Amino acid sequence: MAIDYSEKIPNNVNLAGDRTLQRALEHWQPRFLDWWRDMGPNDFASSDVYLRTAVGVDAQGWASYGAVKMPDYRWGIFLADAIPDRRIGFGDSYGEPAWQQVPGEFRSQFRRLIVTQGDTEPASVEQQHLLGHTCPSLYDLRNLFQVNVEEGRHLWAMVYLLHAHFGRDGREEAEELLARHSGDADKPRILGTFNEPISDWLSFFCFTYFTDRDGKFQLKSLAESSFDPLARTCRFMLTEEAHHMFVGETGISRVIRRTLEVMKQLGTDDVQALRREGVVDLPLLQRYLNFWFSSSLDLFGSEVSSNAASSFANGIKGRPDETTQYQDHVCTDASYELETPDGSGGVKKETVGMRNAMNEVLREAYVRDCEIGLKRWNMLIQKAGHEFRLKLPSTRFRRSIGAWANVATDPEGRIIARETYERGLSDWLPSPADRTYVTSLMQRVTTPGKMAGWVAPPDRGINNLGLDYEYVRLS
Ligand code: BYC
Ligand code: FE
Ligand code: FE
Repeated sequence: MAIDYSEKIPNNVNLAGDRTLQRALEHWQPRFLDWWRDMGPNDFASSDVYLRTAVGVDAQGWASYGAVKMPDYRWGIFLADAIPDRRIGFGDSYGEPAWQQVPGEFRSQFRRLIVTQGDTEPASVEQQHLLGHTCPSLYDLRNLFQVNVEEGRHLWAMVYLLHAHFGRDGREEAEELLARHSGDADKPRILGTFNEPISDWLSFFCFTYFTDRDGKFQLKSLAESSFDPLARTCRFMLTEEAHHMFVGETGISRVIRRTLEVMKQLGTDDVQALRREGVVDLPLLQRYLNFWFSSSLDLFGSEVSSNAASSFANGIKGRPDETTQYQDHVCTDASYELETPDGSGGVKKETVGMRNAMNEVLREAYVRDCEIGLKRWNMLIQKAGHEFRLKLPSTRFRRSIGAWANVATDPEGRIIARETYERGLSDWLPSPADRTYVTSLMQRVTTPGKMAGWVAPPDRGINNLGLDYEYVRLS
């Protein structure tokens, strides 16, 4: 179905055919806009931003590009095309027809997951709300805003499901999604990472690389859901998600390229010398990677989880690429082996039912995906003739959720004394001095085509436009 942009809320779900739902969402719309004005990139409300907007859900040509003032962005509700006769792909109801409505017995479980997913979207906009002031280029500024408006649309995607399928409870949850705020002492966002400040662009690139990638994996597993409207919503969200991770991967690549350039000019990798030149030394980048990777690992939940088992059993949340990547879609007999701390400084092997290990299965797939970027970045470093290599810390390192929560380990995953850990953290995570230094680099650059000194230009502009295109017309 084509998207109708003449409506107040652009959509391809035939909103006009359900007046009650339409009215309820039109009632929520001004609340969303108020939230955007208060918590979003509000200081740029009158700037023209070269944004893409979804105009269809076909793989080809789903987006159009043009200058838009962000408050006028057409946030809409789009489901990917239905798959005719879609069947449930996993769990106890494997092979039965997919559901168009939420079965009563799974209602609260679905609601909880949709609310958790929905909560992350506005949270990220809140986290990034001041970054525009320190943009390294207009190209980057535009990418930030593109990510922001699309996270706003992802909130719409979840709010649509809450309104359409969860009655009064759903409408109340939709209000709460605008009432919790990132980092708020009284009403924080639900998941840990979404309460961490993102106050510099190095954090933004790490967040879009590591945390948006959690989004990719969670959306992929929700795209397998038996509840067809949820599956279709998530499938379309994934189309947008690719760009967010692109921003992270290329952002970090550009930081590295710039640093390597200066290392070559100076003929040294001396940290102080590099900092005098205003670039990000590689050990500093490693500490940022350690921080955001370990925080994002917690987003997968506990290694052994009865929540995850029942989500899988009930057909609520599958594994990414469930159909193509796995043979056994029921997993009642399969088991999974994992290593957990034994409580006295050692590690023990544990065998658990596969269904209970679904969070860990997902986390493993995520870690493999994270490795791809590291390989590319290390290739750049190697080609420049340096020994230094970036690496992902162990999944045991600095965890707050799951079997390894509050177990003191080093980045290699060896269990160490608590005080060694506390002391080590200043080498393993960004120190206050690191953060002060990174903050000092964050000087805004707004001349078209110009880049801040700590980041190399990207390989190409957006949508075949030149790098010196005025991607944001500030006013
Ligand atoms: N922080 O059995 P457990 C994205 C809670 S990112 C705080 O271990 P479960 C995006 C958990 O809620 C994708 N609390 O875990 C990215 C539970 O609490 P309750 C977001 C946490 O339930 C960038 C308790 O611990 N989508 O889209 O199997 C920009 C024990 O739970 C954390 C989703 O997350 C944490 N890190 O799995 C914008 C998908 N981890 O209920 C957007 C939906 C766990 O006992 N959510 N807890 O009070 C889920 O699938 C699951 O809720 C989780 C947790 C995977 C998050
Ligand atoms: Fe999102
Ligand atoms: Fe995203």
